[in-house]
Amino acid sequence: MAGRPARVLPGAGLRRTSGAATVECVRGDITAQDDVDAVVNAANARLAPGGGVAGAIHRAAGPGLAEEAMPLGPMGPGEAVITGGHGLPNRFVIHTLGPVYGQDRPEAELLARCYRTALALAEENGASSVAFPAISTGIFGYPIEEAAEVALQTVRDEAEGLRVVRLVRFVLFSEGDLRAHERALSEAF
Ligand code: AR6
Repeated sequence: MAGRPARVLPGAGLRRTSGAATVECVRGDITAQDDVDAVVNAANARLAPGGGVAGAIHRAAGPGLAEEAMPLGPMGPGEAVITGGHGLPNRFVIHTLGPVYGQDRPEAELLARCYRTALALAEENGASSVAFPAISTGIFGYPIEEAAEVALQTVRDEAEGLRVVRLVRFVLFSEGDLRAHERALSEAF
């Protein structure tokens, strides 16, 4: 409805549009994003199944995902590769390795590179919608507020140049993580 604030549905997160791209934050599970072309995996360097997002993605996708992904490794922080979605409802999984906070430096630049590289792979492969988890904010220890700022500012900087990607969705596991990303979205857009 014209003139209404950007909040779409109560509790459903926040959405903003920049150029042709819409950026939104929702609370949910990265393996349950049936309506997007590509989901992003917070991977490990070997592209093996692990814990957190990687564990959930590999469990949902089945063993074919590791068979396709592992020969593409190892990756360094900030790098990304793309595979099929296998048992997931998505055409693609984009695997990126976030920086370990306090170890891989400069952290913010490496984290920004994850988002940039993942978006570039989505563009090259014709994915018009991409769902990201909060890369590096689990096992890799990146503080959620700082990571959210880097993530949303990077997407804002890339948004103008996107030709294929029309929807960028951040899927956050907890209410606190969602709020941090909504704040960063409001500040960046
Ligand atoms: N959907 C959405 N978000 C999730 C889910 C899910 N199913 N599961 C966890 N999160 P993490 P990292 C959130 O640890 O920090 C793995 O073992 C979680 O709450 O998955 O980049 C890999 O093999 C957190 O906010 O990724 C690597 O070794 C965020 O997703 C390492 O962990 C990222 O948490 C990567 O660590």
